[in-house]
Amino acid sequence: MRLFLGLDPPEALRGELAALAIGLPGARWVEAGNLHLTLRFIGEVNPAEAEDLDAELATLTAAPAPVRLQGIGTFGQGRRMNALWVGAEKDPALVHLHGAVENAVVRAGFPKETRKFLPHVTLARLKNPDRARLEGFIGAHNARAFAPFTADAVVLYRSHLTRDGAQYEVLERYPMRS
Ligand code: 3AM
Repeated sequence: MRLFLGLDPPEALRGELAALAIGLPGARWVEAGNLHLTLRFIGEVNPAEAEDLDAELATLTAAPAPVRLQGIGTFGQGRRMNALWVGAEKDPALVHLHGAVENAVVRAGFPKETRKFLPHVTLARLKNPDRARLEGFIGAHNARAFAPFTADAVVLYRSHLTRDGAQYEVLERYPMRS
């Protein structure tokens, strides 16, 4: 199965984010129920690896972290632009939480993540987006601050790749404790 670890924004905030999903040709919007902030992509694992991961995550110690979403960004350049997201402030507690999760994943036997942590919630996958509309979208929402929330659990998601895009299933929640 294909796994990743993340944070799930409260339902009301997911609703607000999902309400941004208008007027952008070339965007395939993430459904409200699938919106998340990825802490660590794991990938395909076998049952034994999943068990090792679960055992390490169960011992996770980190304080609850504030998550403040603000600022619209994209991944990929030009015609390769492939994702539209809202960024999260790099609060020290969130950075610490990310580090604790990374350590647990490495202790479970997975390779270290080499890419730097850029906390974000992906709003849409992009395919040849209309540039003017995209700039309009960014201009309209870039300065907007969403209601902050406290991440008090790390969520283990299973990703189901379907013809209609990925669907994410919550397998486990690991509550924060310091
Ligand atoms: O949080 P977002 O939606 O930006 O892009 C994938 C998604 O990120 C990312 O993991 C999240 C859940 O699928 N992802 C998918 N494959 C990946 C890979 N091979 C990956 N991240 C890193 N390496």
